[in-house]
Amino acid sequence: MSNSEQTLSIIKPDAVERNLDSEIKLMFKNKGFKIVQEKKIQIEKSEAERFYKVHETKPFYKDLCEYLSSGPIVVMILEKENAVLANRELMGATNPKDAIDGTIRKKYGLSIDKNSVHGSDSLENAKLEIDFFFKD
Ligand code: IDP
Ligand code: MG
Repeated sequence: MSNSEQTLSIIKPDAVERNLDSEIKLMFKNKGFKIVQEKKIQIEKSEAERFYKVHETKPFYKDLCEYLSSGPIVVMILEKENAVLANRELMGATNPKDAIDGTIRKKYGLSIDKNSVHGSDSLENAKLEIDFFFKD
């Protein structure tokens, strides 16, 4: 039985700035993800605040929103069997120091804040995040 899902991925400013978007997209494709839609954009701080609203009470919220809006990002809809979990696995731990070999954050992440990629953490949030960037 097929359990094809879509999830939202963002290549964050630290990775776009280092021209890593092609390499990161290749890592997704090599794991069997289809990139259904993608666009390179820069968002306003107010949009980043809306996107990361779940983290509003965290001490790092302000820096996080400033960071996500600090430069171009690549947002993508990824599709695959169990895409949400598969993407979280391929991304690796939030802190690149804890990420295991073969993950994007292990390979490219610079620090807990500049960790190169975002991925939806549940199917419900994936739908909301896909709408956030791709519903017109
Ligand atoms: P995730 O990106 O692995 O889902 P979340 O806990 O949802 O991690 O946090 C969202 C983003 O906030 C992280 O990717 C990271 O960039 C940043 N972040 C999380 N925890 C910290 C922290 O303790 N200090 C600074 N930034 C953090
Ligand atoms: Mg998260």
